[in-house]
Amino acid sequence: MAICRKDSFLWGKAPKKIPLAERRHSEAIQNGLLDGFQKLRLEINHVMPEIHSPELKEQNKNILRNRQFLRGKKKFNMDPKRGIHYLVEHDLLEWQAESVAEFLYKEEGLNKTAIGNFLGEREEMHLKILKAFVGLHEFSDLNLVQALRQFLWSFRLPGEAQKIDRMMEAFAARYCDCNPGVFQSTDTCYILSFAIIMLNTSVHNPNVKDKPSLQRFVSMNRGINNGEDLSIELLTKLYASIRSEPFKIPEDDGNDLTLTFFNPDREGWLLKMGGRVKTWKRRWFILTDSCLYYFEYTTDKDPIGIIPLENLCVRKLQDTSKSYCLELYNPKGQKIKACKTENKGRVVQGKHQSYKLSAASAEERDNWIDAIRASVTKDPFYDLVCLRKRMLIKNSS
Ligand code: 4IP
Repeated sequence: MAICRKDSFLWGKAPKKIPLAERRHSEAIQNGLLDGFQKLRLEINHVMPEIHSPELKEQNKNILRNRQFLRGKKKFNMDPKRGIHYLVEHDLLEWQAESVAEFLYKEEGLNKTAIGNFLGEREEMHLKILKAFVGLHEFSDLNLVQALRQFLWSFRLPGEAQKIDRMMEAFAARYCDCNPGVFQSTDTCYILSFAIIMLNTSVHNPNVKDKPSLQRFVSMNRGINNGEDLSIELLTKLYASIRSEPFKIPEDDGNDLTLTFFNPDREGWLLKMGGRVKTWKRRWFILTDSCLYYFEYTTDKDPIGIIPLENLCVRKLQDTSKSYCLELYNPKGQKIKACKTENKGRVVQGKHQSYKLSAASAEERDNWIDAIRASVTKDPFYDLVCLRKRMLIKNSS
């Protein structure tokens, strides 16, 4: 508006009436220009000291890098691969096995579950990083329990069996490098490490009622040193160390190792007594994931009910109306936390104080009891160790 009027005045012409839309348009241009100048001025004010003082320039650069570094760490905790990619892309980390390993080993504030997952990946670069990471641990003159304490504290073991396998293999190789002569092969070290982790679970998990004795621990490890036995002194020392202090597992995010991998343990027909209405129903039961699922038909996709077995016990039961009964009950006498679907598909809480089941024979009943007990106390390392033992026996024979 002002521009047009002044122009007209300067040229001595009578002021021309400018349409409102045009006036608004030129006003907007003018304001935009002023804003632009203002920003430019601020930026110049901001960079001028930097031009005169290179230290300030350096300081600002550092602030920016620190910010990016923190952002990279946050990303890593949410998605480890993306986080590392971000840091490498911004020249904050070198894509070299040693540099990445050092970052994972030394950097504070990294989520240990994320570290475990990243290290367990099977791509070649990840294997190199894992090797370099394990190489940063110093295990010389430590006994196996001490070394495991150090190792298992530096990240959280992932849930996937293959990842655990790779990591424990790298651990065993490093331990044997640092302590030559203690074991006849890295497989021996690997198997004993698992036996120790299993022992730790059995001794310190309150759900495991049958605590292994030193004798059982010793006999479990018979012949694992390339066909020979390990010394009783060594096994006694390791056993005592675990008994006196459990492993410290970083970050309890619910990804409990004792509940990690499950195979369907058992399935079959059982009769089940109702919670409130005491009628017997024939149901197809599947035992997996430390849970008992029951279905109307073997082919049903959705179960009628799910009984989580955690904190439950199982026993034989004499019942006047049915033979070969077993009972699932809460040792604290509380109602069982289970869920079931009602007729209309609504999920509701179960109403059972205990679950009474009846099998077709005494043998089946006993097999169910054993399978349920084993499922509650199942150890995720069992399969891995069995495989390794078989390989070791095969190689040494
Ligand atoms: C039912 O009896 C069935 O036995 C149910 O079993 C049972 O639910 C009911 O227990 C019981 O009342 P009727 O069919 O004779 O009425 P299912 O669900 O296998 O059909 P549970 O909890 O055992 O699944 P309550 O507690 O809901 O009454």
